Amino acid sequence: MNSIIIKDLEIFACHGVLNEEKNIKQKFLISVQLNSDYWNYNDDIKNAVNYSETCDFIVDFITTNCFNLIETCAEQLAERLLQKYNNQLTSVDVTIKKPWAPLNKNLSFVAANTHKSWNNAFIGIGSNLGDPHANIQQALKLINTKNTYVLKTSQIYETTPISNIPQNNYLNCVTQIKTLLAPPQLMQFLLGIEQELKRVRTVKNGPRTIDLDILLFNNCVLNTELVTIPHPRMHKRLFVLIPLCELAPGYVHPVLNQTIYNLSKQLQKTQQLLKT
Ligand code: PH2
Ligand code: MG
Ligand code: MG
Repeated sequence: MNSIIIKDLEIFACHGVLNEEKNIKQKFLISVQLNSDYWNYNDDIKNAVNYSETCDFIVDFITTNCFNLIETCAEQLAERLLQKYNNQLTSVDVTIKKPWAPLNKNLSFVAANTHKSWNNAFIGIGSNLGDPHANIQQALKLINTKNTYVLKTSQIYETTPISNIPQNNYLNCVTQIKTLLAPPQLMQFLLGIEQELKRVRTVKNGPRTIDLDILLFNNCVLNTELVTIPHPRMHKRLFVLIPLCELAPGYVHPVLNQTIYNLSKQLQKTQQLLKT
């Protein structure tokens, strides 16, 4: 890992809960560590994060915003830095010190600290209504935003529906993304795209214009009402495992402790992708 460090950049601004803090500027000291896995700078500033530009960016962010909490300020600055340098940075650390916090106490500062990184996730995509090809392309376009980038997408496979309801064959693929969203936010984001593509939910496993499922998210194991990670049925479905195997054959399923390659090979003994 490579890092650029900016330490205690002094900026006068208005962040705080108290009225006086919102109206009278006070001193903030901003420290950031910008972490990168990228080693091919070639001694060229164009390939690197320019620390002078970064300082200007931080000053602008800190002086044009006004947050109640220094932790909000730290988190949002971290996100904005990752968005701005999305090609160069894998993670950032941000510390915001408030040395003059109106406390009537003798201390050197109060501070908020945060670490933020791009999350790695795999999304399963399926469609068998309308124009499935166009639906998948449209979904991929809508996923690509400043918070979520499509990195790599598998081939598109025609697959037999796994369902009790007779319906057309599916087109399925898997896409690898990097995202700043946490799993529940990512799920809401994907549900919004499903709605935009006119998904109507009637019966379970019924035909659909688009289905977007979070398959894997970093190495997370998570079970909430809104989202279960890894996807609880992913290992039982070749229409997930075969495209996923193109992108991440060596990825170890965090619950089953087996590689995607092995899961796929095992399931191929009993399941076909497309029954002919
Ligand atoms: N999705 C389902 C149920 N069955 N079958 C195929 N072939 N492809 C799918 O994407 C699919 C399915 C529920 O999400
Ligand atoms: Mg599904
Ligand atoms: Mg779904």
